Amino acid sequence: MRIQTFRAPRLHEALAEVRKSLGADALILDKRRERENGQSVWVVQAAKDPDAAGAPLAPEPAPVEQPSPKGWEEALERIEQVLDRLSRKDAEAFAEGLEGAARQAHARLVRIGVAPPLARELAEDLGAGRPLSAAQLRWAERFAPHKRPEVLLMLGPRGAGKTTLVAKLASWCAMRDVPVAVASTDTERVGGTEMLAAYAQIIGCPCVVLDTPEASARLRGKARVLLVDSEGIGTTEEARRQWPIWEALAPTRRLWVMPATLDEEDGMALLQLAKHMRADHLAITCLDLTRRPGKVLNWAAASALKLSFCSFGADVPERTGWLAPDTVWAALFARGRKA
Ligand SMILES: Nc1nc2c(ncn2[C@@H]2O[C@H](COP(=O)(O)OP(=O)(O)OP(=O)(O)O)[C@@H](O)[C@H]2O)c(=O)[nH]1
Ligand SMILES: [Mg+2]
Repeated sequence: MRIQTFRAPRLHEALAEVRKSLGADALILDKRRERENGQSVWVVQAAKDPDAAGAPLAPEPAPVEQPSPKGWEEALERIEQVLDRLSRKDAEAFAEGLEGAARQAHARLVRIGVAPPLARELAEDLGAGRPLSAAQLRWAERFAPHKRPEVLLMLGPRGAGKTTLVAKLASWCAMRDVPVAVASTDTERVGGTEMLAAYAQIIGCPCVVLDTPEASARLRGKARVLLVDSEGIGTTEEARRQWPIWEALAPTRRLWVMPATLDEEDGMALLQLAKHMRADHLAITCLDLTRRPGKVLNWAAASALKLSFCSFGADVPERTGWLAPDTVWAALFARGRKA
């Protein structure tokens, strides 16, 4: 077994190096903090796991016969067990050096789905009851329509909660006497604009159908706050029709609306699409329906989108909030409370 030594200022960086060089099965033999040139560094010694090397996670398929569905199920089960063990190993490694309340906070964050390295960054703040200050997270500037006009474009997958969020924000504006209009580029589907039009009628604000770039251009500068709903997309191809209509709006913010109920990996894949769509904000919905809201922070850290609005219930006008450093704990741990 060849032992290798890795050094980095932070433990998770050293562990990431280990995984990069030796793979996910690497055996961590020792971890310690040392001082080098007056700086604190983590020194990790690791080696390739001789048992894991080459050990197949799934049974070898027979040369001629296709593996039976039962065989595949067993293989998947084994893969799940290995992944589970690895993630637990990871979580423990990332809690190294944390004590007392910070250690408990780390475990709590991991339990609700925050990735262990990110949980490490957050644990001390949570343990000490401070608002979180993880460097990996970005926060949107607060919505202040009385100071400057806004054109908010809601983008995202089908059924994400875009229309509901538009309705919630429109009623938020109306209740504060901020002149607001809603618009929709969801004009091709049967009934695409009906729900929004119904909300607009209740709220008492104009509702505009945007089916061409010219219609968008005509609307520019006309509303103090313009909230634009769109048709859900799953690929760049599906966005082709609406794209020029969105561009002609010159949105001040492009919110990628994503439900917290989505599987974490599927969410990560969708965030690639968010980047293609030039989204700059992340608006999370359905926070009331997930048992692992921590994945939201993983999405925010991975995408570098700014955290902004959230929604934690289907009721309009309530159950909406702003994911800021001082409110994110409440949103993550006390679901259903107003953020
Ligand atoms: N529990 C819960 N339900 C929500 C939330 N936001 C939206 N919903 C519900 O989710 C469903 C879909 O919401 P919509 O606002 O229609 O989603 P959309 O993104 O506009 O959907 P498409 O236009 O079909 O792409 C509706 O039944 C909403 O009532 C939320 O935060 N929590
Ligand atoms: Mg909709």
